[in-house]
Amino acid sequence: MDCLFCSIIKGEVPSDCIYEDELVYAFNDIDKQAPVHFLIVPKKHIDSTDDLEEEDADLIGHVFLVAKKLARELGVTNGYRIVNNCKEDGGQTVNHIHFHVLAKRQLNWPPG
Ligand code: D5M
Repeated sequence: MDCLFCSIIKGEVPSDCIYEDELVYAFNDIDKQAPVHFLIVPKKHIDSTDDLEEEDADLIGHVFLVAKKLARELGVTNGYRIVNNCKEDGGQTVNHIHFHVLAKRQLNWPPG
C-alpha cells in the first residue's frame, strides 16, 4: 500500500520534522495556513478517524498531549486549533489519520 505519510515517517520522503516519539511523528505542513501549522501523525497506519478502534484511544489522547507540548515549545501563548479532517466531506486529502495544529493568528469560525 502506498501511503505518503507512512513514507514520510520512514524517512523515504523528506519532511520538516519537529518531533518524533514511539507513537507519533510531527512535521510542518507544506501548505501553511497559519504562522504555526504542523501535523501530528500517528505512526500506526489508520486511514481516518472513522477507522479508529477502542484500542486506539490512548494513542489519540497522546496526540493531543503532544499538540499541547509542541505548541508551548513553539511559543504559542494565546491558543491554537487542532483540526482533523475525516474522509471526503470532511476535506481529508491524505488517507492516513493526522491532526493539524494551527496557531499564532486569529482563526475564524465557522470553517468553510
Ligand atoms: O491535510 C493534508 C495536509 O498534508 C495538507 O495540509 C498538506 C499536507 N501535506 C501533503 N503533503 C505533504 C508533505 N510532503 N509534507 C508536509 N505536508 C504535506 P488533509 O487534512 O488531509 O486535507
